[in-house]
Parts: sequence; structure tokens; C-alpha cells
Amino acid sequence: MTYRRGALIVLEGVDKAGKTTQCKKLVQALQQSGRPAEMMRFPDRTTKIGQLISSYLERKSNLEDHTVHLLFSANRWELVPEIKEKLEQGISLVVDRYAFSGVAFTSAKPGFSLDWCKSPDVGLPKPDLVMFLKLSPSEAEGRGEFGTERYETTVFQRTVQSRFEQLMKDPSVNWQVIDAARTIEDVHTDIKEHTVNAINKVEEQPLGELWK
Ligand code: 2DT
Repeated sequence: MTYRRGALIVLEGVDKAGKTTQCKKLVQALQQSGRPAEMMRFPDRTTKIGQLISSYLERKSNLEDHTVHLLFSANRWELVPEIKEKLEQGISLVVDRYAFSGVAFTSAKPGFSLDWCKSPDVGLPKPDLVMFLKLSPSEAEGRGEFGTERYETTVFQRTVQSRFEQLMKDPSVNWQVIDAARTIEDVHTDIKEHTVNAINKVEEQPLGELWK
């Protein structure tokens, strides 16, 4: 078999769209079909930077808005060597949130432009595929109460959704919108198909740089 790198696959979406469930199912399905795959998630709360972020999200500490944005970005950059290593080893990575969440959430706060929010993440490994799990705000509300972490309110989530929509207009990113209002299995089948196509396509293609 010829050498092929792994694919960088990202799942994005508003809260309650089922990203984490779908990431886990996708990694399992890929492994079962003989394709090396691992899951990652951002924020990665296990690192020192991740712990600062986690404490902020849990409202145990306060951080200035620009500062926390840069910490979220730094949390991605600190994992770039590991991301590149795994992809080079032929392992596909399924990532629960990435720079798009970074931009959508901070730019939903007053006074933050999309451009300012994007800049610290310019040059990150570019995902080969970004699937946006789309769920209308009313469908998300129908899935039960939000948790108690920061950002988990209906009003904020609506603004986040509109920021994601702005980001999806960028044709330099390979976006696929997935209707997340269906059953877990139907959504999974759709996601798996897009992923397998992406994995087959990245052969011989170098990893790109995001927003560059
Ligand atoms: P979960 O761990 O439940 O996914 O929530 N966020 C995430 C940001 O504000 N900026 C980022 O760069 C990233 C990756 C989204 C994490 C919360 O943190 C938000 C929800």
C-alpha cells in the first residue's frame, strides 16, 4: 500500500448538536473498518493552559476576554506538534471543536471582530474537512436545559450560530453542513461517508495552513 497521511477532520456546531457523541462513534467506526483514527477535543483541559480555560468555563475564575481568547488559541498551538506527528503516522484525527469555535464564541461577545478573532489561529494545521452539525436554536432548546458553564445560554448560542454562518461563507475551508436534527444513526451515516471520502482524498496532498 502506498503511504498516506491521516486526515484532519473537525466537527463543529452549537451546543447540544451532538458533536461529542458523533466524534466518538466516528472514531469507533473508522477503527472498525481498519482505518487508524483517534479523537481530540478543544479545549484540551488536561494541559496547564487547558486547566486555566477549564476553571474559567466553570466560572471558578475570571479572565479578561482577549486573554481567554488567546489562551484557547495557545491551547491549540501547544498540540500542533502532536497533531502533525499523528497525521504523518497515517492516523486520522477526529477533532471535537477547533479554531472555528474559537472565533464564533469570542466574536459573539461585544466589540470583537471576526478578523481579530481569527488572527491568532492563522497558520494552524488546516482541517481537510469541517462538518458543521446544524440544529436550529429552537431544536437545541427542545433537547433540554443548558448546563451551568459559561456561554450556555440561549441568547449567546444564537449569536454564536450566526457567527458560524459567517465563517461558513469562506470557500477556502472545506465545510459540510450536516442536518443534526435527525437520529444519531442517520447523522452518523452521513458523517462517516463524508469522512471516508476525505480520508481517501488526502493521499499525496500536503497538510494546509488555516486562513493563510
Ligand atoms: P465543551 O468542552 O463542552 O465543548 O465546551 N470555546 C471552545 C471557546 O470559547 N473557544 C474555543 O477556542 C473553543 C475550542 C465553546 C467548551 C466551551 O468553550 C467554548 C464551549
